[in-house]
Amino acid sequence: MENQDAPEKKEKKGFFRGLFSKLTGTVSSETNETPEVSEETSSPPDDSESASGSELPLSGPEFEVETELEPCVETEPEPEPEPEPAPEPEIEPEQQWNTSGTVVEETTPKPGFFERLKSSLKRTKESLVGRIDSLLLGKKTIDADVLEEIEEILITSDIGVKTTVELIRTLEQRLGRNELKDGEALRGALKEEILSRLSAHHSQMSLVGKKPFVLLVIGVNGVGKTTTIGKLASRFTASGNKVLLAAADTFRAAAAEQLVAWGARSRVDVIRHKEGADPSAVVFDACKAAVARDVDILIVDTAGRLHTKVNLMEEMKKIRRVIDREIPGAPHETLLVLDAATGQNAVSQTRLFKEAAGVTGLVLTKLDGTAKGGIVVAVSHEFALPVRYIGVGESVEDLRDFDPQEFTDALFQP
Ligand SMILES: Nc1nc2c(ncn2[C@@H]2O[C@H](COP(=O)(O)OP(=O)(O)OP(=O)(O)O)[C@@H](O)[C@H]2O)c(=O)[nH]1
Ligand SMILES: [Mg+2]
Repeated sequence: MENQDAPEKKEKKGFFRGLFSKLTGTVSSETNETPEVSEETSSPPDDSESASGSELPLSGPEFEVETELEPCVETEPEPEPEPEPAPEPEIEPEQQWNTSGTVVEETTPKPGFFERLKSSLKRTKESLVGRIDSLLLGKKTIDADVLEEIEEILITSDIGVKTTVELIRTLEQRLGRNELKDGEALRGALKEEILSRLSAHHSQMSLVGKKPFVLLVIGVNGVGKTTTIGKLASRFTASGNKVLLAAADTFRAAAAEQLVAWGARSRVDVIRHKEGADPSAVVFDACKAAVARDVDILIVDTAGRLHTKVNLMEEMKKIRRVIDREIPGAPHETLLVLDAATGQNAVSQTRLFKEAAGVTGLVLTKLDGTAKGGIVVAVSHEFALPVRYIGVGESVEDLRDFDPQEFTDALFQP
């Protein structure tokens, strides 16, 4: 399935109303258990073992944390210095607990973190808020004509027809109640309304009480699934979780290699089979391995393209069935990855996958460098789905937890 679906037709004006965590790079030492791969597997057990055993062992001497050895040189004993009183350990004000019960690094945003988000969303901000600001400049009063122009700006900024109609209706009511006296009041009201819609469906993924937590990642080709998985693997590992990846995209030759390369960065094991193998067999082995190795989080990468859309959806269903059979109740989260730069295509993709593949959360990637970031509001609101993460660049730290307040602030702050 291509992600080049014809963009949804823009409706005409008037119609609608009358219209982290810091990376540590360390890994806990674990025994290199061999997964109990069932004989039901359709491919040789070697497949998964080759990845876990020889290519990317999670543990073993080569991955032990290096410690500096004392030099073997005899030196004159120095007089013992007076021991300094040990400083009181600083207590971090904000600590979180992960699924393993260990403390996660502080989550207080680093200075400049918000500024980086703002600069990543620059083009969306220009398209949406920039145009609204230009429209309101010098407007003494707000009337129906101004709202009609706002409506057009919202639609052409990919906020989506349904959400735009609703927003404008609400603004009309506020205008009727004399709440929109000037441009600033209108701007404030619009920000509030967008924020309340984003917040209505917002929640973060909860890993508590599920072990292994199984995260299935789906979406059409090229949207950033594998990259997102790589970034997530880094984060989860850095916060003390044991992660395992499953390369269930067997359609494309380089897909597993790409996942293995991401896995290697955070020393995470990857279960893979040969190209063209049955993705469900990969998932089956991965579930077995996740349980046998006492993994905290299993992340499953899937193909974004098969010969037909129907094949793809059937495959997603089959993968889900296999996961659920091996780990009852799983997958615990099905993340649909959407490329924000495709604008309205993201809406049709969400519709398709939500119906067929049990999507529970969204990831909007490539928000850097696109003016179509309004799509975040459209997909979340129209499909009542939480946006879990946003991608604002290609590197590991560019995957961020989605925070509706931070997102709207970044768009509306001057
Ligand atoms: N600028 C930017 N690029 C991104 C982001 N996320 C992913 N990419 C890039 O998008 C391209 C495609 O990413 P992949 O992770 O391979 O996408 P995929 O969905 O796994 O693709 P298939 O395996 O073909 O289905 C890569 O070049 C990534 O570096 C992002 O947030 N911002
Ligand atoms: Mg991929």
